[in-house]
Amino acid sequence: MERTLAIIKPDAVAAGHAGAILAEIEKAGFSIRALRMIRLSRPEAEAFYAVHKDKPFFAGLVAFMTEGPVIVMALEREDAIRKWRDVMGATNPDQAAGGTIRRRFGASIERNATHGSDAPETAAFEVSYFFAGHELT
Ligand code: 3AN
Repeated sequence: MERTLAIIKPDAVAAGHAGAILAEIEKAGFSIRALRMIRLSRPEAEAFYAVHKDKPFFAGLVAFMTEGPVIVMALEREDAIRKWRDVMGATNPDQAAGGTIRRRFGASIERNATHGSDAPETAAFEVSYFFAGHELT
């Protein structure tokens, strides 16, 4: 069993797509081990995306991720990191496969509906960024 961090981003929450995205998560066989709706502060978003701090899109990404509430979740299943990235689709919704979450609900490479950890080390960092051990059921 593996864990990954998923985020339903502000665009998808505001558009009322959270329920459909949660349904996809359950259909894909994930157990939701923890879930919370939060509004990220600017320092919280900056620290979460610190790996991208030198990228040209960093300021825009932080502004977007703090514009409204997000839903953060710890998801568990076999091969969870890769599987959740498959269910989300490519970062750029235009390049995401048909039926994927980003294809269905993403508007642009920035406003792309969901986040998923990309490797075991980042998943460990990202899950612990939002959830304490006792919150993971
Ligand atoms: P992913 O979320 O698919 O792992 P990353 O880690 O490369 O993608 O990028 C993190 C986030 O930064 C993306 N989810 C997206 O919102 C934003 N992003 C990535 N590339 C760009 C870009 N070229 N322009 C604007 N935003 C971007």
